Amino acid sequence: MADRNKTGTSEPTSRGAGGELHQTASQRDQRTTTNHGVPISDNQNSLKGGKRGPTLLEDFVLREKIQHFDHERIPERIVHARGSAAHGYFELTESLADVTRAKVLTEVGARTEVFVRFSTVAGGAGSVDTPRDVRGFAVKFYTNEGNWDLVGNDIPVFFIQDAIKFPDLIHAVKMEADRGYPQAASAHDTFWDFIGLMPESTHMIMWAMSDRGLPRSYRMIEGFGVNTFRLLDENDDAVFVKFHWRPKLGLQSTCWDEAVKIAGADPDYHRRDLHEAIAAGDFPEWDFGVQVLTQAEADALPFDILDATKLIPEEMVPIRFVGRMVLDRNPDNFFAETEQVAFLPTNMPPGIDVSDDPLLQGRLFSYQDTQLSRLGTVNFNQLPVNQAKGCPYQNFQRDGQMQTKVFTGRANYEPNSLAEYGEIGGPREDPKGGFRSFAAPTEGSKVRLRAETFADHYTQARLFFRSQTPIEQAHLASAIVFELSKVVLEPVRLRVISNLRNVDEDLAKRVADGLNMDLPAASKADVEPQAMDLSPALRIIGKYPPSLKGRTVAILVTDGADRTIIDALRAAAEGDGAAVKIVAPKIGGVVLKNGEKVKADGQLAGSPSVLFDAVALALSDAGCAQLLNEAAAVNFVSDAFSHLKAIGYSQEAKPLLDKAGVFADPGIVLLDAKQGGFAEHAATRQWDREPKLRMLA
Ligand code: HDE
Repeated sequence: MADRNKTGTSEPTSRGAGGELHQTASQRDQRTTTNHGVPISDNQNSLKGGKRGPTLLEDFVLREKIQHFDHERIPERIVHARGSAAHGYFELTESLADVTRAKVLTEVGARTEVFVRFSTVAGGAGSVDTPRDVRGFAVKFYTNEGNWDLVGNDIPVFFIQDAIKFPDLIHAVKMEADRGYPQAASAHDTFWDFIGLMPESTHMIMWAMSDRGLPRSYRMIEGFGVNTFRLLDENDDAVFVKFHWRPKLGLQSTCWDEAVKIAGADPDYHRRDLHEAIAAGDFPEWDFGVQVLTQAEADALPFDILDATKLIPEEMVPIRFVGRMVLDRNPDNFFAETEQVAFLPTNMPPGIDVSDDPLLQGRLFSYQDTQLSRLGTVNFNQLPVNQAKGCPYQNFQRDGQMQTKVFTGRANYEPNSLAEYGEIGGPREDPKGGFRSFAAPTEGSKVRLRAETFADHYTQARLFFRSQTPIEQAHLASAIVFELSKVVLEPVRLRVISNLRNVDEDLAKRVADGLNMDLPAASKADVEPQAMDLSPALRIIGKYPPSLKGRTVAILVTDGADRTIIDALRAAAEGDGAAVKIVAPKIGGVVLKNGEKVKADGQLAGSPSVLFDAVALALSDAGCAQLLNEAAAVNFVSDAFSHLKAIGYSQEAKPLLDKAGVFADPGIVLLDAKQGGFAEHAATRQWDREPKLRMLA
């Protein structure tokens, strides 16, 4: 018989506090049974009337197995369907007791268990990891005062201001309704039609078209709560707050051409990267920060903090870093955890509260609602990954589909006096310690209006664009050109460019040139964009650490390669925190010059250079001569070059560099005894190379 846990559910396998597996008697016994525990004698053959006769309806073993299989799938998330997750912990390093009574933000040193799910937004559950898209960054904190779900994105603003436009936005970006494509791509008519007609989306478009839309790894994205929340202190006095996550590995992106090729070479690129890093003990980590401001400070800002298309530049309100999060354990089961996890922005412990942001207000309804169609029952909170773990949960909500609790006693209503007569009375409300909403004054007529403080759609779009470095601006402009080139309806392209003229004339002109179209008149802006001080914090360049930590370097080897070069490279790369992979023409490996056999981690054709952050070529003369006739080898080098990666090479590999069209620059490093500083160059992209090999807008 299966063990019973505290909630009375049968739980054949569970984890102890230290993560050790508890196995039940039946598991030790290892017998296959039906779902109702009947041991199965034959799991290979169905029950037939005669050796070659028909299968019998009586075969409940077969029927149960097939029927369960038939119902294995549940509806995928309407957005953020494709995701990858991990367990970990949050540790508070500085108390926020001056502004909140939420214990998770006041008990310094305390560790709170978390489950984090990263995701793309537009694609289905089986789509690829590297399209241009926003990334979801959803954190479930299992606090001692109930779950806190900080359901954020890797971009701090959003496309729309009011929740009522969300279904339109998502319909527009997903596969077009009649044709069912494109999958996981915003480069199509309906998306840009909606965007052109919704100038409020312009700021978000700047972010999505920047290299932020193409992250190198989930371990290297920032996270933002996006909406403005409140923190409440012991007296229920409130401040506004914006939440931030900053990756310890720095912020890093791929090149567009690289992202496209990764999609073919490894559709699970980000999922694999996260899983493998954690499995190898290389735990990703983020700093946690808050921007806190009072009502008066908020009122003094030149934009409305209830408008989710605006950010608060950190040069205006600095981020206070008060904690860190470490992801140190992979899920045991993708479906039970990553798929069934249900995030709710309404999950907040006492001391945290919402603001009147109309986008957030809509979200407060949507997530609970969507779980009902996705997970099928109001009891989805009882699934292990969703259960409050830091504290009990108890109330008088009862029954419903898939109820796993076996309640005792008669008390299923409140008030009741049963405890006075020796029976179980059940839980009671806690006026002092319980969740209280901020007593925000609410007055006014019921209206369906957009506040005039939401009307400026271009100031911050301009701020973002102008704050970028020239190469980042060129990528952004090129991305819009790429996307609009996939748009068939010409008026849709023109409308977008008309809006861009309000952001920056130069940007609009570059996009029009890139499409070979005449510059249309500027659209009429409701509010003329205002000047703001530039915000270097909005760049990616500069947030890329001078280290190979968390990166992967590939060494392409052939028979006859020199062991000393491989060893020195390995030492330099690993010494700087990188993982090293040996790539060879055949998976069985190669025989080095000294006669030693080296196994390969990847076969050349299946391990293109897009999968690595930098590459090195340790070839012999004969090996190089062979590779000159191998397209995969030439592409390996030419792709690494055009994706602005460092390439280290042994002297013998020079003909391959030449064939791949590589020209000298500081990132092309001859592997001499000192490795020519290869690791140092490998830690960054060779930005200066790009204008020499790509026509950017
Ligand atoms: Fe979501 N969003 N969203 N969203 N969202 C969902 O909930 C919704 C928005 C975000 O890994 C859904 O459980 C509305 C902003 C993440 O499981 C759904 C609006 C931000 C995830 C939903 C928004 C997000 C979701 C679909 C506009 C950044 C994935 C499945 C008012 C702060 C969570 C689900 C996971 C998922 C609704 C806008 C983040 C349908 C109505 C802004 C990270 O409920």
